Amino acid sequence: MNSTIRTTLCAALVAATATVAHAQQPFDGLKDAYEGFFKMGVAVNQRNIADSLQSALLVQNYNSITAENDMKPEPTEPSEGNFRWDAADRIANFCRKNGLRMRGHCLVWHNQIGRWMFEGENGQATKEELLQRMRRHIHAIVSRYRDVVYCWDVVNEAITDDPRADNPYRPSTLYQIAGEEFIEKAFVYAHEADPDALLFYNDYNETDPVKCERICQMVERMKARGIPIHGIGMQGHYNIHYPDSALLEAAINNYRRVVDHIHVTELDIRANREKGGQLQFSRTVEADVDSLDALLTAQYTRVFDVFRRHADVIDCVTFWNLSDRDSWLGADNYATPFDTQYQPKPAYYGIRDWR
Ligand code: 9MR
Repeated sequence: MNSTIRTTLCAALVAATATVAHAQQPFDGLKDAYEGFFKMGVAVNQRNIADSLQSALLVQNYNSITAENDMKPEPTEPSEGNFRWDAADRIANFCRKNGLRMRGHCLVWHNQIGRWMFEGENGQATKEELLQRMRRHIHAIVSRYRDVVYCWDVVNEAITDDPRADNPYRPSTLYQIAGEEFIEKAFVYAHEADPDALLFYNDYNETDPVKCERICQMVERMKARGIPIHGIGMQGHYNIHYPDSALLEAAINNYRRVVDHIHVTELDIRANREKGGQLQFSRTVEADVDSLDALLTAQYTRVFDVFRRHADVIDCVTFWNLSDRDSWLGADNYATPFDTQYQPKPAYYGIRDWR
């Protein structure tokens, strides 16, 4: 072999090896990239678990699954004692079959709860009626999924968003009927039904300093009264500009003073300027996909940097929806790591390849 041919062959070999090395993924999926830090989770709908491409993505990337809607109060008990388990069972069985654990979501919430819970013989239900119905509902669902659900969002969004309100609680029908007792009792009932499950209070706008303080005070009061509450769920409905790392870190530092477990329960990063869990939409401010990709990747990277610094108290980070096609925010908000065709976006690699 003459030296020119040998040099050409060597160069080709080096190039081929480099290509292979580059093409090799450093990790199989998000869950592997975060092993030793926290579980990686995602909220799923019925399509996600029925479709083979989508379920492969689930198994490859995640080790904690939340039912986006199918374990909520109204879908599972649309009228008193009339339980509908089909949809929830399909998700639970998918998880059982694939060795995945579930975050239960959610036992008591002012949304997606049957009106019947609040109705009494002469108008509104009494506190005793409401609490008894809550107890039956909570016992039924928690015991049914005990083998696969390792934690529950017991009460969702019970704190007001109004920073000027004298009363820290949301003036929901639950609160009007039972006061703060509905919150405490929900945790007591869940603990009766599964003493092993970790029990969470879950809310949005949770980096807002006023709301954060109110959540911490409520949880401290509950703990002082012996209520079995183990963790705080930070929903994590963020946008490409908000929150910044300092605000996020300040909230985590406050929560970690009152609980041993923090879960990021509903992470998505929207391309508009809205914050919180409310259905409000402004127009996307950065129109072209390249600049959106850069901003989205930067914000996902920033929040995961903060989460990793608190991995001793953060046990699980769950994305709210598998792809932009599934997102409750609509595909235009570009909020998840996978595009509408279930292809990873640059944000996916930004999150995964952090090492
Ligand atoms: O993603 C859920 C959407 O499909 C439902 O229509 C909506 C009903 O209010 O609830 C969405 O999920 C919410 C979650 O259960 C609690 N935090 C806010 C989430 C986004 O609204």
